[in-house]
Amino acid sequence: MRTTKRFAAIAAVLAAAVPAAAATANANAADTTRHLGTLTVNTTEDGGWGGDEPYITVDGVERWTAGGEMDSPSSAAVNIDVPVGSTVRVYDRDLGGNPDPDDLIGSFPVEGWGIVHLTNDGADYTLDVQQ
Ligand SMILES: [Ca+2]
Ligand SMILES: [Ca+2]
Ligand SMILES: [Ca+2]
Repeated sequence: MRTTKRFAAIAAVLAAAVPAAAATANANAADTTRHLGTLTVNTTEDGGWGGDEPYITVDGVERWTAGGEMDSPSSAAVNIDVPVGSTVRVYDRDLGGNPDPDDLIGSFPVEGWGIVHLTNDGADYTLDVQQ
């Protein structure tokens, strides 16, 4: 959100000075990033072990964690901007390898926008990717 506001502030400054440049800046911002909105856990991977502990990596770097258990159904605000062309992976963390290592619920390349379904290991998550 901060990044979005910063782009808006820069665009506003450019619009006052050079309208043509402002239009270009807006187009570039829209084309090079997407916004991850809400993660919804429809079905957990952990099943009888309680809620899942989802986290998200972007090009292998952890960028977001639920910070606790998410039962099904439940939703959490992710609200991070990710570069077009990067790879998003959504995992369920299994602390201490219990009952086994972290589970990849799904991954996708960042391109367009819409609702992404992530359904590995019998889990069912959705993540909305915004323009
Ligand atoms: Ca698990
Ligand atoms: Ca877990
Ligand atoms: Ca596991």
